Amino acid sequence: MSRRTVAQAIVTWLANQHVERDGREQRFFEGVFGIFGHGIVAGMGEALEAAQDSVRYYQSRNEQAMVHTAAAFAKQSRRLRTFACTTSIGPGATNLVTGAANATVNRLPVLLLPGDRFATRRVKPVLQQLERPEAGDVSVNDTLRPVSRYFDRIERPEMLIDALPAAMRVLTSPAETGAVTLALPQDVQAEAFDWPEDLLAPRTWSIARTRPDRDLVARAAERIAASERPMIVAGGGVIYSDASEALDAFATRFGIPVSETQAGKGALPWDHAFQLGALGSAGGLAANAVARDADMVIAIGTRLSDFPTMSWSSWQDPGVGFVAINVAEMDASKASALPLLGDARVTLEELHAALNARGWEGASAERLERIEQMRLEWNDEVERVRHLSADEHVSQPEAIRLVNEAAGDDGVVVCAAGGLPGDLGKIWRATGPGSYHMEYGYSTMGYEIAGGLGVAMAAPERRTYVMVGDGSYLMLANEIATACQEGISMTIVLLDNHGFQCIANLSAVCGGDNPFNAFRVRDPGSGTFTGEVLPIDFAANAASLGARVMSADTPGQLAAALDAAAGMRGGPVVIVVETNPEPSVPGYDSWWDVPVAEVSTSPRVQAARREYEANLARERSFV
Ligand SMILES: Cc1ncc(C[n+]2csc(CCOP(=O)(O)OP(=O)(O)O)c2C)c(N)n1
Ligand SMILES: [Mg+2]
Repeated sequence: MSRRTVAQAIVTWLANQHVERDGREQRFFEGVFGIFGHGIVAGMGEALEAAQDSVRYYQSRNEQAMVHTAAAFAKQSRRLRTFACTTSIGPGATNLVTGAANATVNRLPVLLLPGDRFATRRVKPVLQQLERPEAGDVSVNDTLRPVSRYFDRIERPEMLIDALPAAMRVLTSPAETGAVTLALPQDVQAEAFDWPEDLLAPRTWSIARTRPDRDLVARAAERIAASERPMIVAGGGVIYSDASEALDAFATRFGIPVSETQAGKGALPWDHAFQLGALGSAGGLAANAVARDADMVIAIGTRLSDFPTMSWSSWQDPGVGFVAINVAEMDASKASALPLLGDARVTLEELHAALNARGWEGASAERLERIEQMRLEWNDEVERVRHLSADEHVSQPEAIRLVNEAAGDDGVVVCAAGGLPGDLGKIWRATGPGSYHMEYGYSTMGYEIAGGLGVAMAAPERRTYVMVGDGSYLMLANEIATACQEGISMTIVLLDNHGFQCIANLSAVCGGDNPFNAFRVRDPGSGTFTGEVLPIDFAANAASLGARVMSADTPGQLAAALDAAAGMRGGPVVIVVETNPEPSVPGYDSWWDVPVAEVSTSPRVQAARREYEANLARERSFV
């Protein structure tokens, strides 16, 4: 039948999109997440019901959460698969905004199909329509424009003929990918049209391994060979491109130390001979020391955001230069880098060959010895910190070690916001690509459990360990119910420290002295949150959503709970851990540019400002 409604055409098209890279082909859309309302129930809902054999429908509790699940699924699948997410109009659509921004910041493909108000405007305002007196062509879905890499509103059926391939081109482009939104007015979804056969026929999109400009590779090789203290920053692009082997060969052959970003962690295993670990504001001893006096930075597949660059103060050598390997021009040209615009794997291979052709031997014996010394010192420090225990309850570093030990070689840790990302970046021992899943591009509280669901769906052969703070949990935990519905196994470790603890710490660094981040009852005496700890029963909350729940108050109990959880299949397990903020993972000569008040009557703020200004002097501008 070539005559189909717009919604039926979209669903048929979804089933027929495939991608291919390195000769391996797979279906691109695993299925469709959706929450129905009048804006899509009769359009997309009817089409999905009729196509249940070819496109699986998944329920969710919250539109933001389903985008996180889709994005996490895509990230764990190296961007070669994803989900579509469909929503009703109005609040269902605007709930997508945070998820879309998250996907776009992290360069992860997700297809959003929100319903929209009538295209014909026959009925106006329809329930949940926001009317604007000055513009007839605007709807709340326009809030998705700045957070989408491609946006279109399908106001006539034939617009799909242009929009569907355009959407797929962006979704499968390593350089451009992110959230793609096709807004679907509710009347148009139900309209029938005679579609061209080609549009709905099976199609395979090749994901290119773009090769960089030959002359620029030669120039990059010349600069690298002339440098004395080169280093590598490995970002998420290394993992998406499957470039770990190429990176291993390159770093090992030329003796170049590798530092990692949150997205790049795991590109090389923690015990690799040239792995120096986390760099920047949440960086460790070795990577931060190597960066400080590096004269050449080879930045691979990284956006060079403020965390790895320590707000652009990581590199202090006056003559430091950058070579950036990236599929995106915007990233390849940051810091006046010599831009090698290309896929991480093939570009590294070409650079490797060019350096060999020049006869470059790489690091001197003396430098190799120094790198090895720094690496060992850092690994000893990590070992020390992982064993810091609290006087009562469990310390966060200890909890991380215990989860890391439980996860073993095959587990995947998932996290996004709070104090955990910085600590995990420093002391989690990642065993290889895909073992460490940190959303630290948008650092969205609430990503953890929804994202963990996507990771567990993408990698059922590995066990997923979600690490989540009490604040993040309270923001968005309801996908526990979806995990129960789908029988998806994962271990969720909830660290309860009674507040937005990392922000309390940050506030203190900026001279603050308030309880704004404590989960405590308002005390009538002080007028603020200095009363009793909020009586939140996380275990009961998780159990009420269907999870199997355990509580742990000591390291021994946590180890035992993790052990018991590992054998529990067919649904999520939540382990609630009471943690103590002290002792914590220390900082390693690092800072983060968070501007402190220039004038204040508080002596603490004044002192923090002086320190801030001293640190600001380290910040550099590489233009
Ligand atoms: C949606 C969202 N709102 C606000 C923030 C800012 N923020 C970052 S971490 C944090 C506190 C997180 O609390 P919790 O999950 O308990 O972790 P903890 O800081 O205690 O480790 C906040 C409010 C954010 N990252 N995301
Ligand atoms: Mg907390």
